[in-house]
Amino acid sequence: MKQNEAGDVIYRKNYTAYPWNVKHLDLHFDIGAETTTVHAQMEFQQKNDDHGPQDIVLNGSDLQLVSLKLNDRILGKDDYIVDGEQLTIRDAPAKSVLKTEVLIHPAANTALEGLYLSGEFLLTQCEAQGFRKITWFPDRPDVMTTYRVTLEADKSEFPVLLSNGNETNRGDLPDQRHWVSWEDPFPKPAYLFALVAGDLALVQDHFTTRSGRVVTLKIYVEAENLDRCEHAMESLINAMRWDEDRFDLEYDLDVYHIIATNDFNMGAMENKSLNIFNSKYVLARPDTATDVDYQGIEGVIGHEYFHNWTGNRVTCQDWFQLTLKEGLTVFRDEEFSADMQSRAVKRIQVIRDLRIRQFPEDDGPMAHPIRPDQYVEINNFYTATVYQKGAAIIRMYHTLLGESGFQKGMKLYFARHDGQAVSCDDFLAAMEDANNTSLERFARWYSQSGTPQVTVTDHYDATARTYTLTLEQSTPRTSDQLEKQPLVLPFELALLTAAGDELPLQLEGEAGNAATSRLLIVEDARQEYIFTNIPEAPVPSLFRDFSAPVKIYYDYSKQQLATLIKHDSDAYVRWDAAQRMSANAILEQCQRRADGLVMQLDADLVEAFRGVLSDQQADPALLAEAITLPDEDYLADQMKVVDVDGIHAARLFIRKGLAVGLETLFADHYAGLNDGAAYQKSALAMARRSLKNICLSYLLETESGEALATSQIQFSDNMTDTLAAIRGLIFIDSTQADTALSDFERKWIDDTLVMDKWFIMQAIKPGLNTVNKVRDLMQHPAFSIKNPNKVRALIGVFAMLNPTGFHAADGSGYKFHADRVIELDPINPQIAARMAAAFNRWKRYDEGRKVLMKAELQRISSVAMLSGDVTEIVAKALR
Ligand code: 0A1
Ligand code: ZN
Repeated sequence: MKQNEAGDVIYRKNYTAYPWNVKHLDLHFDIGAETTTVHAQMEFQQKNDDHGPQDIVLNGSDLQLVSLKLNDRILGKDDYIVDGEQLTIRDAPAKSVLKTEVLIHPAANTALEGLYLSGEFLLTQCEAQGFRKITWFPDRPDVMTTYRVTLEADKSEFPVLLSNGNETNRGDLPDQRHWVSWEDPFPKPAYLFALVAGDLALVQDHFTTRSGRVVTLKIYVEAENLDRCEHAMESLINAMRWDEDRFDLEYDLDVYHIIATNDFNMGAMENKSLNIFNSKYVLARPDTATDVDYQGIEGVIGHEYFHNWTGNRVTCQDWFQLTLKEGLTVFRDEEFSADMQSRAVKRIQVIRDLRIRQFPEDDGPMAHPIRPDQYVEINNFYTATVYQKGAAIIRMYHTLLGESGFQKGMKLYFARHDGQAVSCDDFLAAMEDANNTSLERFARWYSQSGTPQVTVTDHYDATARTYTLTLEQSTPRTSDQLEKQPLVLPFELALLTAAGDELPLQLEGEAGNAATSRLLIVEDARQEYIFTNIPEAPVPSLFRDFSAPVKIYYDYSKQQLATLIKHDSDAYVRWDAAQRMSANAILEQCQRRADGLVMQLDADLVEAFRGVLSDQQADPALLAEAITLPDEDYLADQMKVVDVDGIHAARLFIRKGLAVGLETLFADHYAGLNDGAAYQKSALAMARRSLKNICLSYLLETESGEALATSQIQFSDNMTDTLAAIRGLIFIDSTQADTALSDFERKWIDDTLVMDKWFIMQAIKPGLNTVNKVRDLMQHPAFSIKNPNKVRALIGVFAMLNPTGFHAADGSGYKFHADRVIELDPINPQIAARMAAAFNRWKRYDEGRKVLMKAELQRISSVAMLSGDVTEIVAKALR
């Protein structure tokens, strides 16, 4: 039974320290897939010695208790109380040794939390509260202790036995059995515990740290995947070197393990020295993984590695502080990727992701500050807000303090808190103290939810040669918070002449400041800047590099956008200007369509795109970003009431218009980029593929596209090109699409990761028939509702990335999806809750759709025994 089954709300303000230190934990596992026996021995010592006998409270879930001993006395039913997930031992002496024995059942564990079976091997997932499914323990991050773990199992079934830290001993036992023991010298919270047992193959390398420690790097995978580990290993080595170079942080043990599993609820997990990864973020070969997959692997390998300091050495006091480790670690992995690839392209991808995923969260029923004040189910708070907005807020510290000030803060943070479980306040204090500054106002970013809106207005005075820029910020009320305050916004600004030159920025009353790009700090609700010696009405280049995570409103003319697209030296501003121009054009046509008028192509947009495409100097990856039209979701976000079909039709119309108007340019680019050269992994080769494939997607709107795509499939030596071409054919409903899909299926039928792509391609196809296709595909032998990657690929993609399918006006998409949530809930509540969130924004649609979605939400909420996970999401959506 879940502690929060009753829907109990847990409040941040109620935090109290655990009254005991756990000096050490000894674990012994007798491993079996059906039943595993867990013996635990823990040494408790009261924090406050003169307290006298005191209760010990432990957490456990789905455990079959065999025995409980306190100081070698067997406890009877009267010596302890079990209430839901809590076990209380009454009046334990100040020094107490507790021994427990429990049975658990990994093969029956479909929630993939605790100890579970994946294929033929066993593994664990303990964050956030999975350790309680393994044994009774104070399962909270502020209880840290050292672990000694012995694993015992059948030798042929489970030849590999791994846990955290260093292997200390091993031996054979009668009946073809063996044992291995592990010791982790670093005290850690239970959520970082891990074990793996099974028959896994190994790829090994090493890394020598700056101070000379030789670290053995081991990637364990199922044998057939041995030839897909090279990129992950290279990424790991790059991450280790990068963290030394940029953050002065070294690895602290002699071994680092990565295990790849096909059955995982999330991306990966940073267990101390024993990372467990969704195989999607480890396995890659050019013919099985796309460039986006390669970049994802690099980023996630980096992310988990960087957690060793930001998360493991210094961890969270309680789960409300999750962003302390996640926001900071995402910031670090973003910087790593930026340093490895193209900084500008990475930045644009991060910004797009924040806008598409996090801004809507702020605007929906799950709105919460990066440090939430309350939750029902912590697993529902591994959100874009905690992760991506959290990282954006860390980035603002970096912008305000500069690289060296930020690093000074990091140094102090580690000096003060290494080995501790701390709070976001501690991080902020380290940044303040190291830089001798106050961040009191900045701290509001931790407690206030919602996306600030900044309205910018300006006035040019030709006689006085002054330019006045006024910023007004306000944050709309959110579902969790009515009152909002102004926030500190780093505001990076430049002013461009019509010819595209940057002007020196001198504020009124200032003595000669010649900088042409400046960081201003906005603190108040309304702030005015007067610039002097401005020779002409300038084009403002606002929030360069997206210096604050806000929505920016400024009434740009087409002319001004064209200037920015053409000349701005800031890649984000250039990209954003192109996005604005495209979004305006699409939304305008959407309106015309709604008004019953014929849609018209905007000639200025065609000319702007022509300019972009004609730039011979441009980085191909940036060019690809610039000509990618805004996503339907982003466009939907700009409308009061979402017009699903209108957006889709208008976006298609514009795409087609651009394709026809600029066909020669697209074709020239395509021909130049489609040079027949063999696959390469370099950043440049990836950039060229991305531009080539976006050009192909436009060409598919013209006569020539189908033949190009078909031949691209035929000659492709990599998954990026293959997939882009097949997706393109599916999208235009080409007769070639079915052949391409069945060839693909035949080739990859036994490859679970590649088959995910096959499901995705079909689930994402716009239109009303897709729901039936998706339903049929659930019967495909490669599909399993128990596998989260499959659920995400087919069901998740349909609900979240296929607006015209999911939002079919007859409600068929909604009904199908609600049925899936209900089906998934008893199997895997975490995944069911993620899926249920597809309904979160139901209030933004027209009456008809609102009624239909609400009814499905009510149907889900009325299911008996619904998990706490789904209950929280659905209840909030209905409120
Ligand atoms: N800490 C991991 C994310 C993670 C969270 C929960 C999990 O299981 C419920 C698994 C992984 C990270 O940030 O990578
Ligand atoms: Zn993380």
